[in-house]
Amino acid sequence: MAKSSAIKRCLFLFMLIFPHFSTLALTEDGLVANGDFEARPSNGFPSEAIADGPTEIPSWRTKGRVELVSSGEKVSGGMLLIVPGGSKAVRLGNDAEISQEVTVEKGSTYAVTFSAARTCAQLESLNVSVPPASQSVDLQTLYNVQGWDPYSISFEAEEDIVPLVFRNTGMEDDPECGPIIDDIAIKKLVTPNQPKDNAVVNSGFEFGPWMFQNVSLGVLLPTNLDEETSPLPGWMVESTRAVRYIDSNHYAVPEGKRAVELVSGKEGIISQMVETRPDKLYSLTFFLGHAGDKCKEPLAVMAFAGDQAQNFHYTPDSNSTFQVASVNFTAKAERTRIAFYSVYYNTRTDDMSSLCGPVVDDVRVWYSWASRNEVQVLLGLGLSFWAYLLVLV
Ligand SMILES: [Ca+2]
Repeated sequence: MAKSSAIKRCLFLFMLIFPHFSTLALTEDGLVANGDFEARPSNGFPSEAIADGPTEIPSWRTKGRVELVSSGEKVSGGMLLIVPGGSKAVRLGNDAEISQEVTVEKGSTYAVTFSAARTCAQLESLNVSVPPASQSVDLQTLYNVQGWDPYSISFEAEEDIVPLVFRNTGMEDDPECGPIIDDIAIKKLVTPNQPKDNAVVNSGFEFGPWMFQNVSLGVLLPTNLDEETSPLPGWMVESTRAVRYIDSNHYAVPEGKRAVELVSGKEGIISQMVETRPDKLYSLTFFLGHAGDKCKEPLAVMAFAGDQAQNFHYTPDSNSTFQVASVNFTAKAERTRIAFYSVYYNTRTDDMSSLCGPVVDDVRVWYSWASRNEVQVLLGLGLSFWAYLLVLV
C-alpha cells in the first residue's frame, strides 16, 4: 500500500515538473518551430481563400503585412514568386516583421540560418535581430541564378529566452515587394580547441552554422566584424559582400566536411587575427581548391599574412581538386592578421551568372623550423667553419 502511494506521489510530482521542463527545453539545433512555414494555419492557408484578413502563422507572432506565399504563385506583374524550400514561405511587407521566442543558453553564441529571396529589383534588405544584437542582410546581390540563398548571422544570448525577429525595414511603393524568407534554423556554436601546432582557430572551417542536408547552395556569410560572435567561429567576414560556406555533400571540399568558397572577388574577405610571437618566422599554409561547381577558371586567391601578400593561381590537376599553398612571414606583433580574397570575379560556366570562386580550407600558421635570426646565426657559424677549414688547409 505504502509503496503504491509513493509511486503515485512520484508520478504526481513528475507530472507537475515535466511540463515545466518541457517549456524550458532548449531549442534544438535545426529548424525552429514552424521555421519552414509549412504548418497549416487554423483557418487554412490563404490560397484556400476561406476568409480574408490577417493570416495566422503557427508558432510566429506577426506585425504589419506578413503573408504566407505558395510556390507557383504569381504577383500582379506576372513574375513567379520564389519559395526557397517546400511549398510555403512568408513575405514581409513594408515595415512588417515576424518573431518567435527561442530558448537558449545564456552566454552562448548561436548561428541563425535562413533562406531569403528578394521579390523586386529595388534595394531589399532584411533585418535579423535578437535584441540587443541586430544585423541587416543585404539581398541586393543575386549570388545564384535560382534567386534565393541561405544566409547565416550570429548572436550571443544575453537571456535564456530571446526573441528572434525578422523585419523588413524597406519602404517600397509596390506592396507586393518585400523579402521572402523560409527555412529558419538555429545552431549553438562551439569554439573548437586549438591544436598546439597551429595558431589558427577553426582552421578547417568544420565549426559553423546549420546547413540543411537537402540544400545545395551552401550558406552565405555576410559581413561580420565581430570575431567574438561570428557564425564561423574564429573568422571574420570583413568585406561588404558575402563568402559562401560549403559542405562536402554538394561541393568538392579539400579537408573534412566544410570549407569556404570565396564568391565575391575582392569584396569577399575572410580573415583571422592569430596569436604570434614577434620576430619569429612563420609559415601560413592552406588548401586552395575548386568547389566542383562548374566555376569558370582561372581561379586565384590573394593570401595575406602580416605584411606579406601573395597571389596563388589554382592549377588544375586531374588527380585532385586542390593544391597546397604557403606564405612565409615574420611576425611583427603578438597578433598577426591572415586574410584571403578571390583575385577574380568568377561565375559558373553553365548559367554564366551564379557567383563562385576558389575554395580555401585547412589553414595553418606554424613556426618555421627556426627564426630568421637563428638562420643567420647558423649560416654565420657554417661560413666560419668553412673559413676555419680553409685556413687549416
Ligand atoms: Ca574543412
